[in-house]
Amino acid sequence: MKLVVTIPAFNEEKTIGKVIQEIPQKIPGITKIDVLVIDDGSSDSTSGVSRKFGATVIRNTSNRGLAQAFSRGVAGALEMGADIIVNTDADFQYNQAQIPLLVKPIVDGKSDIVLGSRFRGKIEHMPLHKKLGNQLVSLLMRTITGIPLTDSQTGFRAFSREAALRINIFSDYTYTQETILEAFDKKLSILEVPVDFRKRDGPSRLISNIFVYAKRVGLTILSSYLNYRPLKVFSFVGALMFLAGTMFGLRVLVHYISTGLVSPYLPSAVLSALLLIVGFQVVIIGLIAEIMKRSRKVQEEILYYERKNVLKK
Ligand SMILES: Nc1nc2c(ncn2[C@@H]2O[C@H](COP(=O)(O)OP(=O)(O)OP(=O)(O)O)[C@@H](O)[C@H]2O)c(=O)[nH]1
Ligand SMILES: [Mg+2]
Repeated sequence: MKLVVTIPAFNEEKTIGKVIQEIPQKIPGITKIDVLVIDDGSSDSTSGVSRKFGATVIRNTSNRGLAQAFSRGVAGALEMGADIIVNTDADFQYNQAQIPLLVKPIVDGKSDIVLGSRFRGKIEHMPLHKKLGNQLVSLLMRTITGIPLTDSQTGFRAFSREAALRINIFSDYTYTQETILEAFDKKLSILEVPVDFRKRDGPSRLISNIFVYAKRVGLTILSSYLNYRPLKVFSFVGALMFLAGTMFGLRVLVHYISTGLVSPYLPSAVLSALLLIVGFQVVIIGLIAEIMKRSRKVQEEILYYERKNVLKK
């Protein structure tokens, strides 16, 4: 089995060499190991250093964002004939000696995706706001998927070839939650193993402002969820409007039955009619989105077979 380790990197010349060097040369069940660095328009010598340490490099001429780089890395690894893909960060925070832990469940045929959980392993240093943010997002992902996830934001993960062929990323910022939601929707199995996490040397390339980051992560989860469960979301919103409309309507009806008049409650009557009509339309939009989801599923199935065919091993 061939393993390709993908490393999205943005201005990481100081650490990328150490990361590549730390990748084990031998892993049980693996016959060949290649490293693929996706240099996302770095202004430093990330590409040069990576090549010096023996990695294959894909270089974007401008910065296109981590999610796009991850996607490009997965496609590149498939083109290189990977049976298993391990994605890791270029900042030397994960310990590459633990790659065999991620790979094993896939080699053994026990899982399609393995996530390295920092919260099950040892964390040398993580600022409190990141710790809380990570745990909050994991709680949200646990609630949505029902999978006992403790670290849905980890950048240290392994994918089987089958999972890599099926997953599509739409976000251009972060891939971490979207891959999990995609896998969940496609009924791929996900497993967590404990991994260690070192202190970052230098500033984060991804998170300049925690509030902006939280907003972008929130929007990514919402838009992914909307994609997978459109009827659930729209019928929930529609039902709330319908309920409010019915309550206002009842108020008008009760008054009309007892006095024969509507006029004192005219604003309530108008509001009730509006809420009932819009609520109904929101449910209809949900139904249309659900129909569109079906056709998206067919398109994704075609994409899967097309990829499989083009990237035949
Ligand atoms: N390709 C690409 N990679 C990026 C970009 N931003 C960050 N990265 C890489 O993604 C990985 C994770 O980024 P970090 O800056 O370490 O973010 P983080 O680990 O969430 O945050 P820290 O806890 O501060 O390290 C690193 O390998 C970065 O080089 C980007 O715009 N494009
Ligand atoms: Mg990091």
